[in-house]
Amino acid sequence: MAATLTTLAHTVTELKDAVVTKQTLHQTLQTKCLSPWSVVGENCLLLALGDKMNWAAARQFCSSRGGDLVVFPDANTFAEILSYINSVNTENLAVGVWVGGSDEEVEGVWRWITGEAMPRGPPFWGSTDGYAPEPGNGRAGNCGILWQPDRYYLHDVICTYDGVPLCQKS
Ligand SMILES: [Ca+2]
Repeated sequence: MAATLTTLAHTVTELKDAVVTKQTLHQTLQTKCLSPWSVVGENCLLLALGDKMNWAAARQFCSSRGGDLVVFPDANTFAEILSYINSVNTENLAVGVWVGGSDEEVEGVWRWITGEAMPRGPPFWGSTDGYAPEPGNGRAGNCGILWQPDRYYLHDVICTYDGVPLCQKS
């Protein structure tokens, strides 16, 4: 019984520590993600909905603000990002939102700007609603974009397309 209580006390302490760590992280993020940045998950995001530009310019736009184009390693992060985009683009403007991923270096090998491999297939890339499975543009599409007309599924488009930057800093 005593041993069980001791274990329980340890668990409570660990949980408390975890909560404090999480609160501290959130406070740090709120200090970092000052307007126009928003706290999204464990990062600051900035969707510049009114600023259309090509992919390279979008990267510069983000880096001049202390970040870079967004990357998302998993479906949960992707869902958080989509929820943020929808909260900004409330009028559902038909825009393409640049992300930090391309296959410019080696055709068909999609990499994040961090060098990591990008996820493929659902739920990331579009494949429904009359669109062929994405990415589908070969050498004509080397930059990743979240395509609003296809509910922000990933599409590959020409890197000189006029998209809007989605910046991230952590
Ligand atoms: Ca390509």
